[in-house]
Amino acid sequence: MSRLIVISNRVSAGGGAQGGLAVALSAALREHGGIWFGWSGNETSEFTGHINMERIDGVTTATVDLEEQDIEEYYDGYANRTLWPLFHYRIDLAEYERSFADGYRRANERFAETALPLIEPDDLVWVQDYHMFPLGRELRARGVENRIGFFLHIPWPPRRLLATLPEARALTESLLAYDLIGFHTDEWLQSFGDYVSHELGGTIDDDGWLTVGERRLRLIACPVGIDAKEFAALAASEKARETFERVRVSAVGRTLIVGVDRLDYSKGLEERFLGYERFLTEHPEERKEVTLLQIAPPSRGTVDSYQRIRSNLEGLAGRINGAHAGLDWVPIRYVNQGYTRDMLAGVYRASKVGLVTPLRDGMNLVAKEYVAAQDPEDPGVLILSRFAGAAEQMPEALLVNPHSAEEISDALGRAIRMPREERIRRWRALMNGVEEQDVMWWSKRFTDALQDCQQPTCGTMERI
Ligand code: ADQ
Repeated sequence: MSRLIVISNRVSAGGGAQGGLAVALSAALREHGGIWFGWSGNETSEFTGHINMERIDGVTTATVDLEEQDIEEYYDGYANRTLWPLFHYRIDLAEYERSFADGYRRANERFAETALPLIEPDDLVWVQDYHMFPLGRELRARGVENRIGFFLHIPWPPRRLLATLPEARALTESLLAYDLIGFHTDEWLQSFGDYVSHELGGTIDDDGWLTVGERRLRLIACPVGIDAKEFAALAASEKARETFERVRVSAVGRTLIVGVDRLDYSKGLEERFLGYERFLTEHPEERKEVTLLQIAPPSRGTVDSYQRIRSNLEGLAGRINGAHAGLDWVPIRYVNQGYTRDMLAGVYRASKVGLVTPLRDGMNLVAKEYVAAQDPEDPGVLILSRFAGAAEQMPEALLVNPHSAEEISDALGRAIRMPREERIRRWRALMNGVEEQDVMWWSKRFTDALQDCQQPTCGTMERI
């Protein structure tokens, strides 16, 4: 088996309160051996390219510090203010600045230069996500002939939205340097194919082979999963049981509805609160029988749109609680904190409804974690946005349009009243999918496909 070099913006091997992506990549690296390379998260006054190697929980990591200007232009700028909103269909929030695009190119050149000595001839190189679109091309420009794959964790936007980005064409062309590009769903893959065929004259065959001029590379839909066994075991752990009891006792017999999301405008939190408020208004008999526990740790706090969503949500939760709360009941408990994974598992298990309603999401791992943490004898109900990538694999959830307060309200009513047999039937089908297409399945499918790709023939590519 070839060694794996994973390259991503942040490196977070090890246990604790990690995101789903970190868990996925640590598992793949433990199996293959190799190195996880990326930004340390630290700032330095001048970029030196010094690599800090560590061994964390069976995974070798190599990290590099970035200069303040790189962090501002590449990370806060192009990645978080330009690409993230655009790729989540929010051109109203996307900021197009040449300095951001320049910083993005510079940081990717620096990553390529620094990672170069770590790559050995037989290694598979697996680049992750929208921070690093041009990295493959930068590695090729430095003579790397290894198989290089790229996986996109967020949606690929429709062609006409992408066209608003000044660097759209060059950015997409830079992706042709990879041998394999993975998307979570057919929908994102088709959006990419649509752009490439209309703007770059590419053709795609039935097996996903894309040809553009001299270049041939493969596109696959490969949905990421969770470590389902590990998560089910976490749900049975002492810490999860303790948390389950605490949360259950605090609900004093009420039905708990849970939302767990990074505080991000793509997650549809305002729309979710409005849907829940509608439910309270339309179902007065259920009032005081339910509580919404929304856990949303702040992220990307230096970006204005994130500060705005935080204060909007605080205002909305305050207004809804002010209008509906009684002496012994508040409708929304809104918590801005991160929790360890075993505690989260306990929270999911104590909640009879999992409310996962992003406006747009590449996949969404919370939906899968919620399912994996349930009690098989008495499982809760998953309400899932039809605009999350996860909806393609999870048709047995109650699928809703997250923009519609009425649909969220109806689904809440249905979930709360759902008979146990139906809950078990739906959960079993969901759990089978979560177990079968887990994170090991995902990484194996991607790395097998990458291994099968022919060695690249590198052409010259326009630079962004
Ligand atoms: P994210 O946008 O971060 O990931 P998601 O897939 O839901 O979204 O993963 C979030 C992770 O963070 C989950 O594992 C969750 O448990 C964890 N988390 C959330 N709130 C937490 C809290 N309060 N405490 C501790 N942990 C918390 C991006 C894409 C997704 C895609 C993933 C993986 O946006 O669409 O599913 O990458 O590809």
